[in-house]
Formats: sequence, structure tokens, C-alpha cells
Amino acid sequence: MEEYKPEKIEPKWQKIWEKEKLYKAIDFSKKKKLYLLVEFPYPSGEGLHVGHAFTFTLMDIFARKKRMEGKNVLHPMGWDAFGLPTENYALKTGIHPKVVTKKNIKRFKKQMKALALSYDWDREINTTDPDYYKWTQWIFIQFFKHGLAYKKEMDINWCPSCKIGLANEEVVDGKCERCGAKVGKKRLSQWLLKITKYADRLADELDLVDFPESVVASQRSWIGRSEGYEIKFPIEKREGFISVFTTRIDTLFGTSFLALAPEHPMVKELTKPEQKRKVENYIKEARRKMELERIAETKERSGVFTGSFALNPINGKKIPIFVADFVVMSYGTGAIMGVPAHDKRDFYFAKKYNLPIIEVIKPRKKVLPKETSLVITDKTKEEPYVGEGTLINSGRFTGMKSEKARKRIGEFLQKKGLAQKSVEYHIRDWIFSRQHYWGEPIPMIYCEKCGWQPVPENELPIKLPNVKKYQPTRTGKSPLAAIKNFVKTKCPRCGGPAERETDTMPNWAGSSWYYLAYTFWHKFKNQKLEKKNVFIKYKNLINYWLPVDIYLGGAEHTTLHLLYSRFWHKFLNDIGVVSGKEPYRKRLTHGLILGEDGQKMSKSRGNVIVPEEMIKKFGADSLRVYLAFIGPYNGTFPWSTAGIKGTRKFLERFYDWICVQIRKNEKSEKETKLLVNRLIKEVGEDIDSFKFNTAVAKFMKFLNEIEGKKISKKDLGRVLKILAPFAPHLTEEIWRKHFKKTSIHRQPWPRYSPRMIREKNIILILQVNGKVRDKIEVESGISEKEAKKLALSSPKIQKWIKGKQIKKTIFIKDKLINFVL
Ligand code: ANZ
Ligand code: ZN
Repeated sequence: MEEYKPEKIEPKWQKIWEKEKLYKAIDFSKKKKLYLLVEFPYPSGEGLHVGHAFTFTLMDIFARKKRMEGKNVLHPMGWDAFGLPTENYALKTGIHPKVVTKKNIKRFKKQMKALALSYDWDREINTTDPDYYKWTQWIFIQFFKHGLAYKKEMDINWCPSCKIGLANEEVVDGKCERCGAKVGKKRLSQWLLKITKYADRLADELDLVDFPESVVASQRSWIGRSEGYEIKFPIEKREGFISVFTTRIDTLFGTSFLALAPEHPMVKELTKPEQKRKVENYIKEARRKMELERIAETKERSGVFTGSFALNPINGKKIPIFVADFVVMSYGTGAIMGVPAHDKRDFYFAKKYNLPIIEVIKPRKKVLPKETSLVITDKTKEEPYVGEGTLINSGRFTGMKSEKARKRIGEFLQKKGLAQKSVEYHIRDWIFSRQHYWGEPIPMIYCEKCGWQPVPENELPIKLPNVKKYQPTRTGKSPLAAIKNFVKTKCPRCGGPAERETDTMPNWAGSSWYYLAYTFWHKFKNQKLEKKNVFIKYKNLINYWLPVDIYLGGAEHTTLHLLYSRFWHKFLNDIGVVSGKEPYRKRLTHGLILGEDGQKMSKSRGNVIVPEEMIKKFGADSLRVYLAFIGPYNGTFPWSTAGIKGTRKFLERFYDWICVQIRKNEKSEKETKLLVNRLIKEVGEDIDSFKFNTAVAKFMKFLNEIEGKKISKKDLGRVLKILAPFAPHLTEEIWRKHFKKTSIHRQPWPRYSPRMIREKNIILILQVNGKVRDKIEVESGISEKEAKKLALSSPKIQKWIKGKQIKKTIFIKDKLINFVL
């Protein structure tokens, strides 16, 4: 008897499949298109991680089934290859990042092929390929031409260890997302992209897509749209106002101080001579702290009195003006009204500086105290009430509910010109400059006379020059700044001497449009010198394939990559490059695989599982089936070597069973037909709903139940086909030997007979006028006529319809019958 030898059959079939171009996506095919995307990996030196193997395998199973169902599947792969690890490796070894990247990609690709991932490799992209980043640069120029890329001198988050500027998104708890070092500030001139201009659409158009709720929520919260008022507070004994932004104008009567950000332009003029030294020292200290640390909701609050007072526009009350570092300049107006009784930060601040805590909102459910005119300065209270409620101590607005009060107070002040509606966003413009080598050069030129000019499009790409040192300079400039003949150039406008930008783009650039590149890259590659604009030339291809139908990716990319690529897409839609508003129709977030010890896999823990080794030991099919079986796609599970041994055993048993049965060449018995049809139905449905684990469990159960039963060759073929997406090699081996010469992966997905799998009896609900009056057990699949006959013979039903006329009968097969009288 044949023995199951994956080490023999797997490489053999992989070669044949490659020759047969089994996984080619067909442009403009009449079949229905299905664009299935998984996040492309960063080709690190470590090679393919088991986490990659997990998510890639799951989407691959799905893609294989959909091809068999007759869909025109686009399932591409590529490399997100710019990035710090490669640059750091180059720093250490002196090997050029280009060389390292090439080597890493080769290894990744080999490992992916060994796992039989069914990608259309003709469309492979690499973000570090000048042919690719030419178009990343082109898109940047379009941003610039449309006024959405601009340069600004600013304090940026600065990682002293990576020596790199970081976007707010890359700072986690005040630490660098990459290396964990504490982030500081540095003043640099930076390129920014105006993502804020798209904030509303990025939030609103989430309604157009099918994303997990948690992803929608985190995108919305990252954008952070806040509706409120800008209120003008007159300054005491002089001209002018201080404007504050508040979402809680209903708490206006509770204001007991104003606070300005240390960077606020009015700080100087408001500071009285006797307070000058204190204020100046305070500002110096604040500058040292980072913004993120400043706005965190910790109890430590500090500030300094300016010596000046403002007047509450609603009642003329005198209130002190402070400078406080928890107020940031980049949000709202850079000034706040402090309401200690109803805001946590203001509460701690008031306690520290002994300011009145005036309650103006009562929780709705509690009974109002009788004496509402009294100003309560209850400093013993430990927590402010931050919710909404009913106004107290608020003049003629007392007794109103928060929502109504906001409207009324707003209108009242608006009439006097002291307030206006205002919408604020937490999202900031995207800092797009990096002072690093291994990224796309920003294609801009600076001329003393003409200012910033984009590189003419026919000069793209601006290739990364070779350098000897990859080290970012201490001044914060990119290593490109040290290459004289890179920097020196001519102004594209006046022809005079000019300098090139030496900043490069952030990691997120190349991945912001890669899903577009996959749609035409196979064409593009065949033309050595692409002169025409690819987005014009291949517009039809882009429109044929987009949107991505399912995008599977990690939770860590739900705010950044997803938001950025949606932003680019909307911009490209505005300038006519793409026709849809959203790039991804459906997003799924995958889970993680932990080490066998239940901890995150890491080299230092020594718990890393290498897919390549598992393939060597157990075979790719065993690994694939195991990864499908390990648990729901969005869960987190520890690796189990016993588990993969188990799936290997299962495949061996399956192989033996099927080989024996083929030789027997019997007829299927009735019970077999039931089992096979049910398996086809259930496995199909499970794959469709991404329940790969339960699908595998059903195969295992099936194998137990079928043991000893007669089965025809035809039914064996059907079972083989539905196992093919999971175990492509094993099934192909048997298929081509005993069934057909064309690949099993080109066969149509088998149909099942619903008649065969009918559960024998079901409970039919009997209703009269929509009310349940009885339940009876009937054979499943009975017709309306039969059901009616049975129902009418029920004494309970007879009781309800006696003497009345049945106007209508509603019948839902195998569920209910309802008589409308
Ligand atoms: C008075 C007030 C009373 C506030 C109250 C809240 C509760 P979101 O929802 O995040 O938009 N704020 C405004 N500008 C600020 C700045 N530059 N730095 C720090 N804080 C600022 O938050 C809006 C609230 O954040 C505003 O409403 C303001 O405090 C504060 F019971 O005004 B509020
Ligand atoms: Zn010029």
C-alpha cells in the first residue's frame, strides 16, 4: 500500500503548479471577480513567522475554495520592505539594505511557496523597487500640487535612540513604538500631509464599509470629532478676549478659572510683572515635557497664575487666568475654561490651587437639593460628576437638561457675538518626513527664489543614492544630506541652483496604495520603460478589481495603516485616479499565535516556532490543517506541537482510508450519502464564514463515522475536493493518480443534495394570527399542503379557528405555518 510521504509529494506538486500557473487572476474575466488581500509582510531577517503562516494560510484556504466555486480570484502578495530593522542591520554589518532586502525576500518567498500559498506571483510588488516608489513619489507630488502637502517648522516627537521623528501614532505611552525608548521633542522642519481635511469623510464614510465594530470604533476615536462651542471670555480691565473650546457649554456657570497652553500667543501680554519669573520658569519646564505626557489623565496637574483675570461672559464673574501644561496648543484654541466640579483634570487642578468647585450639573436621577441658588464650594468631594444632568446654580438656565441648556446658552451668547459653534478633531496632520536613509526620497526641490518645487514628473523616480554611512546625523538630518551631488540640483522652475529634499517618507507610504498596484503590476513589469502614467494607463484594471473584497489584517493596523490608506484612496478618488470612495469593502482582524508556553513568541524567550521547520518535520499540509484547526481566525492561541502531530495523524489516516476505498470501488450506501452530503454542506458553509477550525473538526468526525461504510469512487472524489483547500498536495496526489489529469484545484466545488441531508424530523410551529398555538413534530421538508393538513388536525388549532375563515396561510418551510383569519 502507498504510504503518505509529504516530503516527496509536496515539492513535486509545487513545481508543477508553478508551471501550470494555477493561481493566475484573469483581468476582465466574465467570472465574478473577488479580490482577497492579506497585509503584505515586512521581509525581516527572521524569515516567515508562524503568525504570517497562520493568517496567510487561512486566506489561502478561502481563496482556493472561491476559485473552485468559479470566482475570478485575485490573491496577490508583495513586500513592505522599507524600514528601520533593515537599516539597523545595514548599520551593524555594513551590507547595503538593498542587498539585505533582496536576500530576505528570496527566503520569504521560498517559505511561502513551501506552504503552497496560492498567490499570483506575476503581480508581486516590492515597495523599495524604484519602479514602485516612483509612483509613491508621484502620489506625493499630487498631494503637494493640491495643497495637501506642506512644510512646517515644528516640535516633533523625537526618539533619541532611533534618532528619528515619530508621528503621534508611533508614540505609545510616551515611548517609541519601535524601540521602547522614552520619546522627547525636537524642533525640525517637516513635511506634513493634510489628513485633517479628510477627517469628516474618514469618519462618515465608515458607514459604507463592512468593518468589525471595534475597528470602526477605533478609527472614529482616532479621528475624534468633537462638537462644541468656541466661547469668548472678555479680559478684565483691558481690550480683547480669550477664546476657549468646550464641548460642555452647559457647565459655563461652573467656570472657576481659565487656562492657556504654555505656547499660547497671549501668555506674554497677560503675565503681570510680579508673576513674570514664575511663568517663564514654568514654560521652560513644560517645553521639556512631551505633549502626550501633558494631556494624560493623571492626577498630577500643574499651572501658574498669570496675574490677570477674565470675565465669565454669561454672568460677568471674575476668574483668574492660568498657564497650565495640560492644555495643548494643538487642540481647539489652546485655551480652556476650567470647570472643576465636572471635569477630572480641572478638579485636581482646582484642589491644588484652591479654586472654587462650583456644582452646576446634578445627575438626572437624583433629587435636586431645595436650595439651588446656593453656590456650593464643597472641597471635600473626591470625584467630580462628569456626566450630563440638570442644571443648577445657572441663573435662568437652572432646571434645564444639559442638552437643551447647551442649545440655549449657545444661542444666547451667539447673539451677543460671544460664542460660535465649533467642531474639533483629535486627528492631526500626518508628519510625513523621516530623517532616515531606507525610505522613499521625498521628491521636492528647494530654490531660494521659487520656494519648494516638485520634481518634474518625467524625472521620477528620485532614486536613493548609495551611501557609505546609514547613520542618521545628530543634527537630525537624513544621511542623504551628506551626499553633495544628491543634494545639489537645479530649480525646475527658474533653472537656478537649488537643493533637494533629503528627508524620506515614513514606513506607511508604500503600503498606502499597494492594493492598487496589484491590479496592474503584472502588465507594468513587462514594459521596461514605463513612460505613461500607470494610473491613467491601467485605470480600467484598477476599476475592474477594486474594491478589495476582503482584507485580512492585524489589530495593530486598525488605526494607522487602515486610516492612512483610506485617506490616500479618497484623495486619489478626488483627483480621478480611482473611482470608488473606499478601498476595502470588508475588513477582518486576525488573531495571534503564541509560543507553546502561552507567551508572545520571541527570540529571547526561545519559544519561536519556525514554519519552515514544521514543514520539514510534518509537511506543509499538516501545518496548514493544523493552523486552520488551532481556533477561530480572530482568536489568540498557544502553539501546540502535540496539535500538529495530531493533524499529521489525521492526514495519514485519511490518506490510507481513501487509498483503500478507491481500490475497493464500491457503491455508496445510504448512510454514506448522508455523511458525504452533510460534510460538503457544512465544510462549505464554515469556509464561507471563516470558521476553518470547525470545518477541520467536521472532517475528523467524518473520518470516524465513515469507517467501515461503503463509499463510491465518485463520493471519494467529492470529499477529496473539499479537503483540497486545506491539504492541497495530498489531495492533488490522489486526484491526479486516480481521478483526472487536470488539477483538483481546477475542479468545481461539489454540490450537495439538500434532500439527502434532511434531518428526519423537525418541529413545526403552528400559529394563528401570528400567535403560537401549537407545535408538532413532522418529517422535514414537508410541503405546504401536507403541513396545512397536519396543522388543521391539531385540536388546539381547531379551537382557535373554529367558525372563522382562513384568509391567508403563511408557510416557512421546516419552521412554521401561520393561519391569518
Ligand atoms: C469645559 C468643560 C467642562 C469641558 C466639563 C469638559 C467637561 P474632547 O471631547 O476630547 O473634544 N479642552 C479643550 N481644548 C483643550 C486643549 N487645548 N487642551 C486640553 N484640553 C482642552 O474634549 C473637549 C474638552 O477638552 C473641552 O471641554 C475642554 O474642557 C477640553 F465639565 O470645557 B471642556
Ligand atoms: Zn527657482
